[in-house]
Amino acid sequence: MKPAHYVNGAFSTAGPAFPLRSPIDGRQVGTVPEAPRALVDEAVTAARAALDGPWGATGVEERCAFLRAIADGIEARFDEFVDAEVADTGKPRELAATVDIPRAIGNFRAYADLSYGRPDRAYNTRVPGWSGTGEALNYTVRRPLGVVAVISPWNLPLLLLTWKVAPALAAGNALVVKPSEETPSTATLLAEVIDAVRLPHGAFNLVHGHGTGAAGEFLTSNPGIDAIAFTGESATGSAIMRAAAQHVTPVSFELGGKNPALIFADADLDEAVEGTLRSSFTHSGQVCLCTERVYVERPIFDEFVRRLGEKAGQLKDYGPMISAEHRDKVLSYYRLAVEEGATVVAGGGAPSFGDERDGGYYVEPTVLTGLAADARTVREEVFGPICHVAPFDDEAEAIRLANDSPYGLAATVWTSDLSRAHRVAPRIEAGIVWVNCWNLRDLRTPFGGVKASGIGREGGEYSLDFFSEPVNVCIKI
Ligand code: NAD
Ligand code: 6OD
Repeated sequence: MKPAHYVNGAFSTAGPAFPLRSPIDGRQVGTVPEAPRALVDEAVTAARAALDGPWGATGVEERCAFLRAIADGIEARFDEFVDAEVADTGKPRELAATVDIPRAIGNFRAYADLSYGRPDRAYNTRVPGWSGTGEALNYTVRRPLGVVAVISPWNLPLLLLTWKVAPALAAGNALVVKPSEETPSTATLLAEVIDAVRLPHGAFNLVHGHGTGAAGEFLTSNPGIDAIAFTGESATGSAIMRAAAQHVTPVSFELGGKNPALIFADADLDEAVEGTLRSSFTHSGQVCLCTERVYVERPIFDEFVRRLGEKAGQLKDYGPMISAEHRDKVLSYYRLAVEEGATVVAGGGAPSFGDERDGGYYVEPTVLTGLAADARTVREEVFGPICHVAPFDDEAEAIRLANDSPYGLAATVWTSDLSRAHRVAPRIEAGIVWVNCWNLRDLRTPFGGVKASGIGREGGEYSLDFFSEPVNVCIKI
């Protein structure tokens, strides 16, 4: 399968090609077409025409049937999707086969379930005259936003793309989707599935390419876009906001994080260590929800650090960073941490395997201690397998440290005291707080971040609300 654009029901490789490399060994494994501006414009025009054509005339039940057919189509080609995700990201096969691809299927099924019958949610009120206007019946319906741009990152490529595509289609929008330039493959397979289920042409368009000065920017600055749903770095979010400001385009943003874990002395230590190992090192730390700041109550600090460091040092089957550039960025933080005075408890460099992986983009799972609260390594998102562990003395200090960040995406709290869990969790400035667990997901719940971690919430009704517009109809009686 070669990465291809999909615009108005036609596949193409228009535009110059750039190399696609395997993060596992650095070899070039293919090329990706870079969408020229004209193709992006064509995709936006096709999406608009779809809304004015058969796609715009579909009812929600028909759209839900499409979503279910797409889920079935991915399932029928499950292994191909897994292979493609592993090839692009280098992530362990087990992760792609148990998380990425099942969740993509789950995203379509969940939004089919949640959307079916949703127009019935339209509410109405009959009110006596107000300010002498006479009695009226008001009812409110939701209509699609129109043409939505979906821009997604490389870390969970299909999961995060479909997390927006599914609700946006369910709500009746037409889409122009741009996946990360690093991970074009599962998006192309998705386009093949969508083509096979005969979604009306133009309802889903896919363009590949880079962000700045390229396909991403061509898309976000196109005046024909009615909304932008973006997941990626906070700095990219700022750039997209500037483009969106031009046409006052609404945005839904899921951005970066520097997520804290609070480990209280009354926590089950085995579970807290295992949980933090998972939350810091899953997908080599390349999950926006990963823990990079760990705060441990002083009586168990030394024991916790010893155990976490030991287990991190024993990790073997971890995947690479996505690119040479990202590996170099992560390694530069490893060096910076030492310059800033860190003690390296585990890792701290690049591993040597003695096989083809030495040409790949691997870094060691790294545990640090000893940094000041204002160290750059403690404040900036690294997006790699790194965590810094610091002690705290009481609940108030733990909450203050957790909130001492420009970010506010997710947090974990480890305690066996139920009252403490309820007291602490709502005081953490984050969109998601997990207690005695991490990344336990119910797709109906609100998902998103505060501060530099995002704007708005997705998930369940929250996505369906973002991807549709309430229209109030007032009938004078
Ligand atoms: P990125 O911001 O570099 O790129 C994301 C997407 O935006 C890519 O498709 C890219 O081509 C595009 N893009 C870049 N510049 C653009 C521009 N000026 N205009 C339009 N599009 C542009 O992010 P990344 O490196 O792919 O992903 C890692 C980042 O994403 C991390 O910061 C991580 O925390 C964040 N992330 C957040 C969530 C969340 O749910 N909050 C989920 C996953 C990743
Ligand atoms: O689980 C999800 O729905 C979700 N959006 C996860 C994001 C992970 C970030 O890398």
